Amino acid sequence: MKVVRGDGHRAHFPDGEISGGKLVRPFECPERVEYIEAALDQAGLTDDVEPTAVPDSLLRQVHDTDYVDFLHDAWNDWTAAGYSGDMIPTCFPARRMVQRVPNDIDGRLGYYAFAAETSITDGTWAAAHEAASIAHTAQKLVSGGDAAAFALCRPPGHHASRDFFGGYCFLNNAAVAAQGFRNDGADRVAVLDVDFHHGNGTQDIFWERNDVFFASLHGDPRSEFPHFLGFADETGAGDGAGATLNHPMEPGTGFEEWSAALGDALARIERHGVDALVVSLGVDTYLADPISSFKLDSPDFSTMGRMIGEAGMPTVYCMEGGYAVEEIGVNTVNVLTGHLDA
Ligand code: Q9C
Ligand code: ZN
Repeated sequence: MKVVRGDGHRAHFPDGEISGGKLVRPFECPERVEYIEAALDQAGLTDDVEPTAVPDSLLRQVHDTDYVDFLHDAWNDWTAAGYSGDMIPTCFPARRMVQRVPNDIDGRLGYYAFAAETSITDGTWAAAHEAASIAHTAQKLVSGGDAAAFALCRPPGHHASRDFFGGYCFLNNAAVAAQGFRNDGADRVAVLDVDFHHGNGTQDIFWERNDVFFASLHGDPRSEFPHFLGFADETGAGDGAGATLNHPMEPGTGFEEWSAALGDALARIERHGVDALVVSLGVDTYLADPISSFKLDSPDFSTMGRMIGEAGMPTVYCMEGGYAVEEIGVNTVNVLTGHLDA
């Protein structure tokens, strides 16, 4: 399995993340990639590929054009306004307020955000753009005949919607891969999101589409981020009615219940008749993850990969979350080797 990776992610590392009323060192940090790279090397997954830039037209099929322009210009506009700290959104268009793009950068920052734990800094655009390019390059490998590829994306992407960022995500890497598969001739694609958190961005992007099936296994939004999407009764709308599947689970859920939900999601994906699979691979379901509450252990990730591999679909794995930094490498690589063992 080829691995697509780059160093551009290092440019994105905000000073702090608001957590418990304090500015703490961001959970989503560059070391995450370093630990994954070390584990890949150790497992002999060393067939590396450099990313090729994602076409702007593809990026703008997934995201609104004004949102892409906002992200591209954000840091310039911020410093031009006289600010020098990281960009932390503080004011959002809540219920019954006017949903119109403001002129000033403080207003636009809140307009294009849904959460305040995620800062934009100098280098965020370059890093997010490279992550989308990594996903795009992995999709091209699989469309070109590779059975599977690993896109080592950072920052992650599944919380980013057409027109807003948050949850450490700016551009939706998995959605870029899924749309790329469609553009390259796949009639139907599935995104399987196994990150602990609901993939609200991916769900929203494909909500009214039948050509991209979206399935997510995640912590119940009644008690977990992103709090406001990912309930079991969300199943898609319009042309996409029935093409979204949500499996929220209680805090404390272990692999027995989790793997039953995975089996169900894979069966539903198979029934949809898809030509390619994108896996939003978060390993924050791990029992020692500092911000999550599932109880998967390291060997469970091998089983997860084997189950996905046994489904036999051309597959792109896109890295999403995982914040138990010292174990993130082993857990991620266990999924990939499990897939290869299938
Ligand atoms: N006090 C991904 O896994 N909430 N994003 C953190 C910490 C945000 C997770 C709360 C979690 C975002 C890609
Ligand atoms: Zn997550």
